Amino acid sequence: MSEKIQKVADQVIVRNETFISKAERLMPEFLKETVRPQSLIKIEENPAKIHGWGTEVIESADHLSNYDYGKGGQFILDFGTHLVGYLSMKVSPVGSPPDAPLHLKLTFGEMPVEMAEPFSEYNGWISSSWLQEETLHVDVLPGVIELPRRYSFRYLKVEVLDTSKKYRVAFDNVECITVTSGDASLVKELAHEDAMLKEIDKVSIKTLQDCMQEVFEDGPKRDRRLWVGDLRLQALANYETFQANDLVKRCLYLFAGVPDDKGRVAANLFIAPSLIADDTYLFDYSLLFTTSLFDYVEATNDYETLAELWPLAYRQVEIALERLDERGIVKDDETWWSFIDWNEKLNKQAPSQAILIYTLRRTIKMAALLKSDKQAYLEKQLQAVIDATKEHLWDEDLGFFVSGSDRQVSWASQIWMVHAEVSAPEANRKIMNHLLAKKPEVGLTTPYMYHYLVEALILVGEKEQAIEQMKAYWGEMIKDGADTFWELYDPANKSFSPYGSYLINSYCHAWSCTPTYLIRKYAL
Ligand code: RAM
Repeated sequence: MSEKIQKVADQVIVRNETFISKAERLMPEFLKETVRPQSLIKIEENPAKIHGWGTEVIESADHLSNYDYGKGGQFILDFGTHLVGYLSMKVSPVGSPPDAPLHLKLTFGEMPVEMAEPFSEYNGWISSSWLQEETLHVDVLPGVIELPRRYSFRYLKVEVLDTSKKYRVAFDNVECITVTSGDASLVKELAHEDAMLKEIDKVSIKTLQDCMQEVFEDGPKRDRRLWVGDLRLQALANYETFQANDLVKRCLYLFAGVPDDKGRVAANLFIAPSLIADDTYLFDYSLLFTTSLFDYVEATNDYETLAELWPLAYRQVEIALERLDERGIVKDDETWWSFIDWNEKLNKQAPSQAILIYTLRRTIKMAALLKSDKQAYLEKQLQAVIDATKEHLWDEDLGFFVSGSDRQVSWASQIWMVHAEVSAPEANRKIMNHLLAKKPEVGLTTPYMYHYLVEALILVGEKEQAIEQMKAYWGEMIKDGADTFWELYDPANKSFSPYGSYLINSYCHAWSCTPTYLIRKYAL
């Protein structure tokens, strides 16, 4: 699995302090709310439920203070919906004066499975430190426990590891102060007669809101950072809902603040303790920086930002063009050079080629707005890349685009080629219908790619099929208990995780928030 990790030993970052301070000045305000748990629950094995675990309400969480707990005691609270914030609670001794510290274990879960299966069983390839659990000692009782870390959760399990033979403990005032920079009061309610689409819209907005922090985070549980591919989709959803356009601007400037010495935009950024570009560079994500700038300018007409970020946006395209072989096709690679989707079997060549074309089209429009002398050159490149794609990647007999030396037919290749408008509109429609009929084996694994599937269907005029796909995917997630949409979801294999365990998956994930964009933008 190590090919899914990049380590660049000689990474040289060229910091642009002007851009970084511009981004800093766009730091959003935070909204806070105090939320208390609703119920005391138990988790039960239930094969009909996702991951095999269901919840059952025992009683109102208001009754918690009626109970006291000694060594081995535990309870689980359900806050009723997904939250991102800071937890506190009051703990009081019951019985003799506490003659030993209290030893507690707290486990936070976005899903019931996190309350049921021990994290010690996790042995995936990304760090177990993302699993949200703490053990702590409380020396002074009664006292208030205030956890310094921000958590992403709906459920909280409290286990008393030990008190002493002389005292027990009771809990009270459990609360979470939620934090977000997304002001839901600014979002217009969707008037729609389809109840399921309304619900999908609502959950999308909640997903986006919970990911709106100092930046558009990808997931508040994991990875809690700014990824280009996620940002692009969050920004699109944001234009139709929160319109926190300065937050998009801030994120664009953050990326522009730390390119490397070749001019590459990093695939993701850390923002604390100070801005750091991860040493990960992905072909598609770098191009999506350029596309995100285009989307931003379309949404805001902010030509000043366009002019400032244009050189870097253009540079991403230039670097991508350097990867073309003598035929005009992007060079394939065995390593993690382009993301596209979490599918082990997926060959990235054709979808990457399509993303280059998709980005070229938008870069040309930006060049035109800026009256840049690069426009003619870009137009020539676009034509050459399209010609090469038709000649080398289109298979007339199969009626599909192929990818890599094995000429793989994947869903992702067709979808991205349709977005790239390599073929004429009628031909694109045929490709999408052919795709849905033939269902090639190398399918989609993330809401990220499902977004591009649904949008491709809309773009070719297959609105009904788009709605059907959306309902079968995001609607199904809601039926499986989603309060916020998940990072990974395969309706045919609900245990799917590219990381080695569903325990580490994120269940509130930026790139799955786009149905609100699709529903509102295209009036589905
Ligand atoms: C995972 C996350 C993130 C995504 C990257 C490529 O780590 O889900 O959101 O952008 O993959």
